[in-house]
Amino acid sequence: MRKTVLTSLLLMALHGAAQNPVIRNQFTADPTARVFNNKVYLYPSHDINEPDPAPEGMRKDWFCMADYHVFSSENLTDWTDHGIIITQNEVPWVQPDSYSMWAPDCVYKDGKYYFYFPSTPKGGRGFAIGVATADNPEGPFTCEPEPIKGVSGIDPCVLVDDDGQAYIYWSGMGIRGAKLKSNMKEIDGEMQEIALPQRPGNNAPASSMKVAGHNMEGLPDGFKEGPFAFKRGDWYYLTFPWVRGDTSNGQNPTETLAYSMSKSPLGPWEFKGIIMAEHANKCWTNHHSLVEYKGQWYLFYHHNDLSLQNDKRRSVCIDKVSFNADGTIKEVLPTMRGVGINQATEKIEIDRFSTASVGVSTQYVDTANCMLGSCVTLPSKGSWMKYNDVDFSCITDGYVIISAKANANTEFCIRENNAKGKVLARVKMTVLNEQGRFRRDMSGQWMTLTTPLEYTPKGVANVVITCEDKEVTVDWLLFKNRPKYFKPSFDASTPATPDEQGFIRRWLLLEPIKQDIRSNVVFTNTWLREAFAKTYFKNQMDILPKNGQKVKSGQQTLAWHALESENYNIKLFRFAERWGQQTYGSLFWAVTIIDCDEDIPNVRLAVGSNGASMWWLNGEEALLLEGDRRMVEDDGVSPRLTLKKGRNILRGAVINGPGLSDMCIRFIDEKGNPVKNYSIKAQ
Ligand code: FUB
Repeated sequence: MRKTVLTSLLLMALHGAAQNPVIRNQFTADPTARVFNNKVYLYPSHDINEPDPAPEGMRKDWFCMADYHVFSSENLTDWTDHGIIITQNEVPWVQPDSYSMWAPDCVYKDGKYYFYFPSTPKGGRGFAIGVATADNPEGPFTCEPEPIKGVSGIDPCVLVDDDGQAYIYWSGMGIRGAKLKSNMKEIDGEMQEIALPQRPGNNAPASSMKVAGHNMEGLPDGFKEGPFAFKRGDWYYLTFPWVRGDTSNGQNPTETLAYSMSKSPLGPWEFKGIIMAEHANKCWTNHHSLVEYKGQWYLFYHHNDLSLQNDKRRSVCIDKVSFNADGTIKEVLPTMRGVGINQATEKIEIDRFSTASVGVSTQYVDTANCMLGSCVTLPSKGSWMKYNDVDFSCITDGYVIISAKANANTEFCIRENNAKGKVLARVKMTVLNEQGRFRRDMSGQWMTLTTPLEYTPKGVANVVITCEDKEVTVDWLLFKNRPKYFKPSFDASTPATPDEQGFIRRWLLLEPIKQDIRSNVVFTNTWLREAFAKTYFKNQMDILPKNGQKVKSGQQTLAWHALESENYNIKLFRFAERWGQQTYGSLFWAVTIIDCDEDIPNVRLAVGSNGASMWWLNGEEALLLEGDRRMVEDDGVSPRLTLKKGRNILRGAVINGPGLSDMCIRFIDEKGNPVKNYSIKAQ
């Protein structure tokens, strides 16, 4: 007996989006998933590229596997690679460098983990099946010196029944099954002498060999391998990759996943049908396991998703599976979405959708660089795609960033759960502005669009994208929380004070008034004086608004918001984004109340604003900042003013065209130091 050396002692956390395939840093195939200690353990085979130079006689472009890793996960999304548990040249009975460590299994019984694996025996041909044992599911495993007697073949699977009796199934001239002794390492029962099939044209005398167990009866004709047996209720299931139809006439030999049921662990079996149809891209093999975890059944299987040129380099995928009332299995459609919860703040690759309406198509973002992944086209109004299980608990004040392209101005929605569900965001794609202004022609170009969320689902929801107008192609989307520009709430009855540097953070802000300003070059003294002299709403120079109070300005009905900024500057653009009807081309009105215990003479109002601005103290003009300004601290300073004892009303208006409106306001003394000996009421 020999302990296998852990050649990789590093645990590797593989965090991925909850999408198929689940392991993306190496090829993994033939997945056996088992639940041990409330975690899912994944025991796949490990496809690798042929070594260079290849050992003599090695078949080109064939299966090539030298070792086994084990992975574990608690959410089926984040996998830990526990490293290599067994490697071919350290197993006493395995032919060195035979690269034949095919599909394994691992089960638990009476305090021990038993790992079953096939490989080429020393000096021999074909396959034998060996056992290794461990005290933990991730090893270290100790290999038995010899393979299991009488078991000649591949793809072992062990079922430990409720009474503790274990059964082993494998693939070798059909699918065979046998009882295991309680030591889990030997077959319990007589060996049978069976005749070996004669190859056509081979005139050598017929030969035979002693094999364990018996052929499973009641399975369909046609090539079968990879048995996976499990029990659910009082039904036993024998599931297996199966080539349906006659292959002798050159028909597609691609494997389905199929199953039979029985009331007894070794059959006879009754064939029930298909769990998963042939892979659409003709990846030759499929191999699988079914496991129940936290009340949900999952199908683990493989596909050559990360190696389209070579279907012997495969990757493990997972999809949900469910049963009919009579115990039969509902057919599973492979999805790129896979399983697991996607945090809303993790990028959602749209091509990994769960389901979509007819006509929705997937194509590479750039065929010259497949690593950029794929995107999805919604061809016309009414078409949709659904991406399951996104957790919105992390979104409190959200917006969505989405990468999309279209050939014409169009609109699409992000909805909750189905194509008619509540709208999370309505995304307008203006690839060409009606007047051809501001925007160069973006037809057919990728655009990254940011849209605030109208509605945030509670907890986990399915995200559905619906085309509301013309064709649109979407690559990815991502939900984010808006940085906190304003305090979520504050106690208006307690006056605020200026901050450390004297900046006034508490204001009443009116939602922006729409302005048709194409460029800020117009912000001359005359133009601004005329603009600020206009009446935009009733009592505009006298109003002391309350939070939530509405005013009418032309066609717009606008509300006042009592806000306290998280920063020294007031991000008017973010305010507009959050509450306004437009972000660019806007006029903002701001009011605050400065309350002084005594007169404070010789102060100056110091303002920085992105966009031009005008300021009035107690109804008198204090300052005009003209031109296309950037927001710079104390950019404009008023003549000397007096803040009188009691209430002073400070009022301002910031106007901006295509800029990120912003302002910072304070009073400074003769020496330029901040004035701070007053309180701020704002309403
Ligand atoms: O991975 C090698 C072989 O391919 C497996 O043993 C078969 O089941 C098939 O998946």
